[in-house]
Amino acid sequence: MVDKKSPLPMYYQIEEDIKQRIEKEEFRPSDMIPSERELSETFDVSRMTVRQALNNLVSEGILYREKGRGTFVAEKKIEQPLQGMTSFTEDMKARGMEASSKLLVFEKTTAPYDISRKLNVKEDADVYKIQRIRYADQKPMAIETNYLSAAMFPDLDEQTVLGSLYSYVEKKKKQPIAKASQMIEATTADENQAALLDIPVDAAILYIERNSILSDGTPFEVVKSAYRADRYKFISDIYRT
Ligand code: 16G
Repeated sequence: MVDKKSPLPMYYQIEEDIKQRIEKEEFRPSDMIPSERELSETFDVSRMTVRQALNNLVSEGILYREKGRGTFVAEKKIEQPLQGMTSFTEDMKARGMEASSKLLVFEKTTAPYDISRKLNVKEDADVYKIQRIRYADQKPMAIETNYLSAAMFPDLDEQTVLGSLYSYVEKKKKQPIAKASQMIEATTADENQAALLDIPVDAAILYIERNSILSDGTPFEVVKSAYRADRYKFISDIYRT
């Protein structure tokens, strides 16, 4: 219920009420929530106020709309810990989901300047550029563009990258992966990303760059990825030392 005397805006109170009902599992993923008209009657507020609350919940990825049908509860976001360096395939397996990929680009090309520096190869050295859409249970989660030194992985092929790249590096090439430095930035989806990820143009995206290092200190991949912000949240434990 909303408290009309509260200094908190009405739309905000409605958002909190709906979030709590989702938390308590009164509303479950893919349930249709009551219509704007019903909600405005329940909360005794204008439809404009209800619409504002619903719009905010839609842009947060908590609800989604289907044209002509109504507003529904979205799946819970995937919580990705920032500690621990895992692969997409491992992450999905740990959640009981099936990882798959669609290969958009697999080519040998000359390293762009920033990539050559991060991979510690000559500026005109050959690198593989691999672009994959990564799916969890057939639903698109991210677009990943990996760059790897061609001299380091001469036998890399399309079939291999349709599976797990990390498993190829560690199991087939017997090169233990040690660490990575990673950057996460907020952006929005352009037309191409939106089409590939099945989200609206300008929807929120988490842009991530990863530079990964083998246990002997050699950098072996640079990855630029766009993750759906409505499906992912990154979490970490922090310590006050
Ligand atoms: C993760 C990594 C990506 C890595 C991939 C390997 C992030 C942001 N990205 O998606 O850098 O290349 O795993 O996955 O975590 P694979 O072994 O399944 O190919």
